[in-house]
This record gives sequence, C-alpha cells and structure tokens, in this order.
Amino acid sequence: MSDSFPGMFEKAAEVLRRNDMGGWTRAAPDLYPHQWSWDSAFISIGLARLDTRRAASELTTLLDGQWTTGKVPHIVFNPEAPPGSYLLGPEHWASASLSKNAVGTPRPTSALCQPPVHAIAALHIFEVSRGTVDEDEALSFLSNIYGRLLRWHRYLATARDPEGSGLVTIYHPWESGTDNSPRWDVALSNVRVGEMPPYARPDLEFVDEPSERPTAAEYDRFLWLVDLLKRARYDEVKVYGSHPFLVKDVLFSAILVAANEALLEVARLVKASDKDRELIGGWIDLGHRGLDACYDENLGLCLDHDLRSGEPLRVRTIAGFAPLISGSAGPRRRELLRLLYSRAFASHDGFRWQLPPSTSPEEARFHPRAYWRGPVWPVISWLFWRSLKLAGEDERAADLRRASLEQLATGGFAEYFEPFTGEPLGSDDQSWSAAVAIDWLTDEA
Ligand code: 2M8
Repeated sequence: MSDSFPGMFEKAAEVLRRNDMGGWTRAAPDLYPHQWSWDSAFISIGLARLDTRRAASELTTLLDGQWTTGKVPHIVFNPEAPPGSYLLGPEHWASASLSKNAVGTPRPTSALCQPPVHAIAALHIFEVSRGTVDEDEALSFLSNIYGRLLRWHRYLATARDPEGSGLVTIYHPWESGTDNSPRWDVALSNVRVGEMPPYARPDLEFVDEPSERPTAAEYDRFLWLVDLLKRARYDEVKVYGSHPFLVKDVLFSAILVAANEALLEVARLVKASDKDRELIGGWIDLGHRGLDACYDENLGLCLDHDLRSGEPLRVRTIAGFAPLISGSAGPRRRELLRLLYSRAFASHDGFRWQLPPSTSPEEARFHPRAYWRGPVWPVISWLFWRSLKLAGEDERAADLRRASLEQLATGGFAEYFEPFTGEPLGSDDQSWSAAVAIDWLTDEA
C-alpha cells in the first residue's frame, strides 16, 4: 500500500462501503442514487483490490439489466431511491412497457447506454486475483460473463454502427458520459424542442451552484431527446431513421477498441472459439481505421462526427485524444502527447496539477467550473494513465498517477475538480473517484 498518502486507501474504501447497496454500488450518495453503467465498471476496478467476488457482482448485477439486443443500459434503477430523487426515474423511461427488448426484472432500466469499460474491468478483476486462492473463481466469473460482454460489443458494432465505420453512434449526450461537453453544442443546437410538461430539477439541490450542472436550455434538449426515443419505442432502426441527434462519438469508440482488446484476452482465457476471436480482432482493426479517419490535421485531434449535418464537430476537448486511449495513434502518438501536455491542455498556465481538463482552456467555450466544460475528472485521468502504462510511458504514467492522488488527497473523492484552484465540485463521495484512488494506491505496492 502507498505510504505517501496515509489513510487515503481506508477513506476511499469507506466511501465504497457507504455507497454499497448490496451487490451493486450507487454512483453517489444523493445526486446519483442508482447504478450507472460505466461508473459500475470503474467501481469494480477499485473493488477488485478489496474483494474480487464483490467486484464481480458489481458487473453481473449491472449486466442483469442487459437488453435482449445486447445493449447494457446506462442506468439500472434503485427500487429504494426516494421517488423524485433523480429527475428521470424508471417510470419516465418505461423501458419494459415500451420495448420488448428491455428486461423489467429484477430492476428496471433506462434505455440509453454508456462507454463500454466493462470488459476492461472484467479482465482487471481476473488479473488482480491471479496467483491467489480466488483465481479459479475469477476464471469461472470470466467464463460466465464472456457471452454477455460479447453480445454487448456486438450490439455496439451493429445497431450502433450500421455503416461499418468502426465508430459508435450515440443518440444522446448522456450516452457519451461527457454529458455537457461543448462537443455536443452544435449538434444540440439543431434539435428543436417541442411541447413538454414543466419539470423540477432535483440535481440542483445537491450542488453548491447551478453553474456546476447543465443549464435549463440544455436540460430541455436532453429531455426532449428522451421523449423522441420513447416515441420510437426505443426501436433502433426507427431512431436511426428519424432522430435529430446522431453523432459518431470518438471517445466512446476508442474505449470500445480498448475494451475489445480486453475482450480478446478474455476470449483467450476462457478458450472461446476461433470464430469469436476473429470477430473481435476484426472489430479492433475497424475501430483503429475509424478513429484514424476522424483525425483533423489542423487541430491535431480526433473529432466527433455529426451524422445529421455530415460535419465534424470542431472543438478541442479531451475526446480528441481518443487514439491514445485506443492505441490507434501510430506515428501521431508523439504529436498527440505533446498537445496533451501543452498549454492548450494539461500544462496550461496556472493549473494546480498537470492533469487533462475536460475541455481545452484555450477554447472560447471552456469554463473551469461547468459540467464537462473544463474541470478534471479522475476517471478520465485513470483512462489516460492506463493507456500511458500500456504504451510503456512509465514516467508520464507515474506523474499522472501522483498528481491525481494529490488532487484526491486535497479535495476528497469529489465528482470533478476545478483545474486552477483544485476545488472539488459536483457530488462528494463519488464512488468512481474513490475506486480509481484505490486502484492507484494499490498499483504502487
Ligand atoms: C453524469 O450523468 C448523469 C446522466 O447519465 C447526470 O448528469 O445526471 C455523467 O458524469 C456520467 O458520465 C456519469 O456516469 C453519471 C453518474 O456518475 O453522471
């Protein structure tokens, strides 16, 4: 265990214990009282260091909500959450009554999805257990979960990429996980909001200032997009034909490539068929090619693509470094790293720590406190750290880990951090922030 951050491991473990709902973990105590998809994957990565069996159940309870199409929903609801504690509860989504593909039991789900960190997490759980008494059990967990992960990735490769581009299409900014990023501003501005009943904003009760959460105009659009998906009864083909927000998301796609690399290793471990392995290998190659095609020479970044307008979405955000996350950068790797560590990103003048901000501080739409428009997210730092380590960039990885731990030691396990002052923002005791802290602290040991 790391000696440099005394008491931190225990505090992080305590956050996960307090947010533990019995087999699964709420994303945060008040603001996010349900099980979120990519949060759970990160949470299981931290839990693996505490209890591999409990880490495994984090993923299997999430996957109990998997749709028959293979989609893993972005929220699996907490039946005990007080009614109205989260704006769009299960009754709003009505997933099981609108779609025959949704599972209504044991817990209802939303109808969107989020970046597929799950295969990375499943492999991590196995690797942590390697050489211990839990290894056999972890291998049987991998064998059981493999088919579900394969179906999930197949869904993304087909329903979400009918073009065969290697890039995943999202229907809503919530699917990106970087909800309010300026990545979506232009595509959202083309969405015309129709008649909607008035609604309350419970999220604003749990943060200090409204500026830390999306604006009313943004929320209207978020809700309107959900309304449209409901009208299409969540039918993918209908959505693809009529939905006003259809965007190829490069960060989601890069995480899928990294997850497919992990899935390929899982396939090897569980002795899956050659056919399966070829399929996964094909998805990886296609993903690399798709990301390569999105590279913008002028900005030196990868850009999301608006399928409705046919235009790239030109804004400098953390997503632009997608090829680093997927390992697709090839000869551009040096340039991407130089930009990541330049004043346009992590080495901006006055930043408290050299950590990647969600949006470039040189962008007009940068805001250091606003949701996904500037602050630093520890889980995003973790994704970069993991990619740096895999690429053999040990020194940079060690610096990033240390800076992140200092940030968490100073501000607690907040949802996100102001990049200049290091002030913790959003929710306190965010589960995934505690989880990555645990992984970082254990990694040094
Ligand atoms: C945020 O998203 C939810 C909607 O899914 C929200 O704002 O209500 C995002 O940061 C997302 O990436 C995260 O998974 C979720 C829970 O932590 O919160």
